[in-house]
Amino acid sequence: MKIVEAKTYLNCPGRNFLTLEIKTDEGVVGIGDGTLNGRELAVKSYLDEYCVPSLIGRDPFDTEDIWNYFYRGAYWRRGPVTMTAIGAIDVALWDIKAKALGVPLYKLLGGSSREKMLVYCHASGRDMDAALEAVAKKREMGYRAIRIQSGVPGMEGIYGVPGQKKGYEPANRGATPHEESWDTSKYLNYVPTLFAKARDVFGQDLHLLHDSHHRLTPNEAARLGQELEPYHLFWLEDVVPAELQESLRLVRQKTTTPLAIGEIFNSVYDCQAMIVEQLIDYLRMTVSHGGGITPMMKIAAFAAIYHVKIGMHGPSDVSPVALGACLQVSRAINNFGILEFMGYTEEMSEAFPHDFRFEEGYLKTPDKPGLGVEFNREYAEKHPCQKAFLPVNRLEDGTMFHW
Ligand code: KDG
Ligand code: MG
Repeated sequence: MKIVEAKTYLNCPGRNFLTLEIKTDEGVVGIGDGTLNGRELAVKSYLDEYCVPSLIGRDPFDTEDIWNYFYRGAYWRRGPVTMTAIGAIDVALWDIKAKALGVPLYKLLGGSSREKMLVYCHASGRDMDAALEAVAKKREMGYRAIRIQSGVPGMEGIYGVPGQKKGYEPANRGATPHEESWDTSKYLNYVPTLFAKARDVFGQDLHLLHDSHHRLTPNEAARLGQELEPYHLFWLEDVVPAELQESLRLVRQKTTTPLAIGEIFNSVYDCQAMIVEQLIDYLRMTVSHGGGITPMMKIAAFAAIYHVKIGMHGPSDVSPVALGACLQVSRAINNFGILEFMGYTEEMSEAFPHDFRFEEGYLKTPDKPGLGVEFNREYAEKHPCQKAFLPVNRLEDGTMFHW
């Protein structure tokens, strides 16, 4: 079997998604997701200009060699743009392999380690009451694990809480990024009261999660972790900006609240120290941004040695194609922890028809061969890309801060 064509499609069925379609001489077609929120055009250009020509004529079954060609073969290696582009290629090739063999993809990754994957969804509100109301709704829908984000008294907009828009979507359309503002002390004083109330209302059985979105110092993170201990979170996410892996040491020594990190990581070299030193409980790296299925299976096996579980990033800017790949990997690996899942709008589902079955808090892989997700190109092409940016963040005195 030979690759005869590879093309990228950048469309906006509700939000921007970059899709790579690879065709073979035997008529088998595979798809991969190259969406990098707010930087879609950079990945598209990396694929179109620097990868696609080298794919033509190759055997799509050679995933290991093709992955190494694009990773090891590139002098300028790693980084989110490069790794997302490689991830799109790798997922499309695994999709082709599984379709050609007529099996769901997980069967080629070690087979089934479980029949259903525990997922968590988002519940957010502009204040505590609204956030708890959102939790109640999600619990009624059957979710057993819910991430709570709430507006903080005295602070304008905050990560994870939609402003005027209806649903969750951190990226704003326009020519430049939108600005948010931040006050750590208001946040730290408020969050423990939110979780105290949530436990009062919902009891002990519901799994509760929270995302600090890279905004604390190690010492502040330790304080938050300690103060949340009585409320037994499933995890506390991205407490520190993790380019400094050692910063997790102090947090880990001071708190037993489970720590999750890594949605912006794109290779094992972003997290090898925190895995080996057992500084985290869950790795959030996701298939599309982490270079694809080929490296993700190796990282999962490496993490398993150190008792680190995999809880991949899967908000709605991770397309159904990428989430399908996360589901297949999650089904196959032993050290699966949980998967983020928010569901998709009708528009998104029309562009990417899929059959992820949600039942009582768990998600099942589709029964079809391959990823089990399709690309409705005709529909997607009716919705051209609309430039959008993730926000930037400043402290109240104007200092640039982490978003
Ligand atoms: O594109 C950025 C979002 O995907 C990110 O902010 C979502 O932190 C996030 C999460 O945990 O889902
Ligand atoms: Mg996050």
